[in-house]
Amino acid sequence: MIPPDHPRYRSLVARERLAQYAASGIVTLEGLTAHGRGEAFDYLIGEKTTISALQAEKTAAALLLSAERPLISVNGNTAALAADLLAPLQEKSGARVEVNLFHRSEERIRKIGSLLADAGVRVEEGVAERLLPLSHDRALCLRHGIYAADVVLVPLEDGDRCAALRAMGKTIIAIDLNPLSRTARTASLTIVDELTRALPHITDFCTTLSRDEAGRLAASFDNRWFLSQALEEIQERLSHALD
Ligand code: PTJ
Repeated sequence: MIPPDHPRYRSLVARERLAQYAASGIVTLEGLTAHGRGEAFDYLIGEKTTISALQAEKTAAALLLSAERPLISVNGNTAALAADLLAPLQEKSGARVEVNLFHRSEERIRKIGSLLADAGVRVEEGVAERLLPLSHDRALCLRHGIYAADVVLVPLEDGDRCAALRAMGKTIIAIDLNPLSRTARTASLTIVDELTRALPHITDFCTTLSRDEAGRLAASFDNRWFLSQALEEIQERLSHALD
């Protein structure tokens, strides 16, 4: 039982949830360590959505709305933390959803698929083929899913696949609390924010952006600017950390 008045309530609930999903095989032990790294960077950005992250979230909505075949790629951590946030985002953005795992097993694919379906997400189905230029199992994807998508939202990604998807000419939106990660630097657009804060903002922007504004935003953004803003926020916080 985590008391709601605990100063770190939100973080403790997320950890407990991940631990439970690790026990049921949805999240991997590696996924738990990835979460810890994310939490460390969240401290550095102040555990809140920064102004530049909100702008990145608006731009992400614009990219999804302007896409011909938008897709959200879901791994174990994303499903465990945000299954209930993905259904409204899918509805408002019109994106397909595909499960794609680094530590892939058919059992995990099935379990994550049913967790998402129970939360109201329509998950792409079919026979995965080795279609991405990668030597590990993230190469396996659906021909009508990730392979055919033009814009792919990849929360909590590993850098390799991000680079491979970009090399295939796709626009990649990453959500990653670490602005220095290979993913953050390789993606077309990186949202430096915590997953469960970022997704509802993207959903909201999908409902409020006009088609014109979405087109304008999608046509002109600079990922280096978003990353440099995130690093500046961190530097600013660190320089006043003990005030
Ligand atoms: O479920 P699988 O088998 O596909 O495995 C998923 C993991 C997360 C294990 C895999 O994708 C992985 O190893 O990822 P990385 O390379 O550790 O990268 C994860 C990134 O996400 C790190 O840079 C973290 O800082 C960041 N991160 C972790 N938790 C969050 C986060 N970013 C935003 N919100 C979070 N909650």
